[in-house]
Amino acid sequence: MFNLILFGPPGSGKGTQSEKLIEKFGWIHLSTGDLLRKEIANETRLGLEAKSFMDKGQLVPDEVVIGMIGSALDANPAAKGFLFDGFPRTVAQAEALDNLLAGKGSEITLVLALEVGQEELVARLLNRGKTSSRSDDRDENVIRKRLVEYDNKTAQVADYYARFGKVAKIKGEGNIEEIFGSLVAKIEAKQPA
Ligand code: B4P
Repeated sequence: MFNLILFGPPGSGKGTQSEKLIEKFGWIHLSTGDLLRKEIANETRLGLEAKSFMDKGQLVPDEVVIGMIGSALDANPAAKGFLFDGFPRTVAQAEALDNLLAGKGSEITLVLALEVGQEELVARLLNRGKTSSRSDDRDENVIRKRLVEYDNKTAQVADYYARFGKVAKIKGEGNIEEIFGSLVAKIEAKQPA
């Protein structure tokens, strides 16, 4: 099983590149952001709780997203691989994911970390906010708060996986197809023959 984490700050292109990678490799796409937005759209209790954090640019509590990922893994026993998009976002989430995968006799294969400058991230998210229904992309203060959350709580996740030699950095600025090509090259170098 190939288990890829697509890592990077908000707006670095995780969602954009995930769609293309899923189409090419046929893995199951697990985006905690998408799963949370589905809960919000369905007005579930979990969704209402999550929205109060997301609208402030804060991370949703670990136990909520870990529970969602655990259920999603169980729901796809025949998957040939998973692409984790926007998860894990804290070291506690990374440890929980490692435990969940170990329980299935598997592990994270590779972490690809997209690198994009701060002002480019803000510009991309504000731009998406003009056309999408995402309320967290419309307010520059909320966007900047998400970037602070990333620096304080999420950046360490790359250090956690670097200890196991699993992280490759990818330049996330420029042409979407070229960035996709760089991601594919790293994945193909790791694919079992
Ligand atoms: P997410 O849904 O994960 O969203 P995001 O990190 O803000 O960015 P996304 O990945 O969707 O954007 P992309 O870079 O693809 O999280 C939303 C919120 O949910 C979080 O703030 C948090 O509250 C909560 N949450 C989610 N997961 C959680 C977890 N595990 N734990 C706790 N809380 C969690 O794209 C951005 C824009 O850039 C797009 O408009 C795209 O078109 C554009 N773009 C992409 N590539 C480009 C390029 N090369 N050049 C120019 N533009 C580009």
